[in-house]
Amino acid sequence: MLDLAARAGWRGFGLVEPNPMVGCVLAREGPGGEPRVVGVGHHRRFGGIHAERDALADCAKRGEPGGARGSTAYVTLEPCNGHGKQPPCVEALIEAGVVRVVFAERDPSATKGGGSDALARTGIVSRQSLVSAWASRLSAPWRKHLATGLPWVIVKWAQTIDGRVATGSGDSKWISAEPSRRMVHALRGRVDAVLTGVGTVLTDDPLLDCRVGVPRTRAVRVVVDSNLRTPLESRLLKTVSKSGGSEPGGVVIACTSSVFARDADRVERFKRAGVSVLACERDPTKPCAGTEQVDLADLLRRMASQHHGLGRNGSGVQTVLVEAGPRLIGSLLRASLVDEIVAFTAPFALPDSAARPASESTSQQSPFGLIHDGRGLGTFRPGLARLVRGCDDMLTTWWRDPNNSGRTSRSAAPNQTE
Ligand code: AOF
Ligand code: ZN
Repeated sequence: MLDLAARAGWRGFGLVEPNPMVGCVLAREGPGGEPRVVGVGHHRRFGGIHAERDALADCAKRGEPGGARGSTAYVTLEPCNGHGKQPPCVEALIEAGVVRVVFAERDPSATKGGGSDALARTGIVSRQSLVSAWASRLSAPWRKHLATGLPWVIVKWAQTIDGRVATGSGDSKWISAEPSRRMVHALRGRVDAVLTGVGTVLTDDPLLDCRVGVPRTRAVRVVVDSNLRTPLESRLLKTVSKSGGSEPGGVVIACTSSVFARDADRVERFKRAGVSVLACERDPTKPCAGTEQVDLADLLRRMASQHHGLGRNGSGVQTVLVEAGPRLIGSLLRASLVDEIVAFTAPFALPDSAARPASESTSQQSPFGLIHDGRGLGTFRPGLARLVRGCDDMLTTWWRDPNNSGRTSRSAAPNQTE
């Protein structure tokens, strides 16, 4: 039931932010004791009615005898218990005669939290269940942003069966098929920001916007460009409106604060082109003389803060899609900054020793060293695996296992069938 609620809630992706995606299923026992769904709902748009009231409205529309009375509500987030743009869902559930509530994640917010206790005080049985990974995933970006001030980072790549993402010369356009690319465009039209590195800008000259289908939102496009090498004549910069980088669809270039100070002319030229330049801390783990790099955690933190006016209504970036080369992806992975991996696997191999893997290191450090000292690689739990409809590409998604960053042994893998 929570999986089903999650599936409903997922429809809000790109429409409800900066609020969480939420789904709700109302079910009741049928004559043979089997659960029977009597209403399904989700949060459809920012400021609109919540998933619980949407499900109750669905139940009424179905003409269920007795309405939702006596039913169980399965909600991906603890029902809210305070007034915001919407009245508390706890009240709606009580009024409708729901007798039991099962929710996936707690609402940690001061204004809306505490719904479970409020329900219990009126005799409604309410309990948390974490059986559905999808139900938890649904509100994960919102909860992470609230708790840490960092965005949810989704890294996407397209690889061959043998794990290559580009030929030795950097050619990568041919790996995934058209239907997979359509899915990537859909994703671009739902996240708050798309992030890439200057290397990708120099080799591919990408636009990073959603050009297939109708975008639900226009993500800000961010380039990690520590030394300000992005060409003014790149397609990215030619598609910027002059109103500034924090506008929907705008471009932000991230450099180190010392390059920002040193290269004032170039910064000024970017600004005149409508680009915002974000001065970030320098990565302390990288050598500084001439080759300093942006500290990625600091960049993400700046993107997520309200301070820079990025994200939905300037509320800070909550979701980032990374479409970048092996270096940037490797750095994000090593810094434990990746929450989710979306990998498309194409039905062929590329047995070429110069071909590049999805993630690589700029330093000489052996990955086994990283695994053994438990720093940063983290482990991922499988989200979904399926064929992409209309082609032979396989889509797999992986979520960071929050309890197991840097785990060394496969045998410690959590039970997937729980
Ligand atoms: C949602 N949709 O389905 C649920 C939410 O300003 P409001 O009244 O819309 O309240 C937003 C808060 O309500 C949100 O941050 C979260 O704490 C809680 N639950 N929010 O947008 C929903 N159930
Ligand atoms: Zn609510």
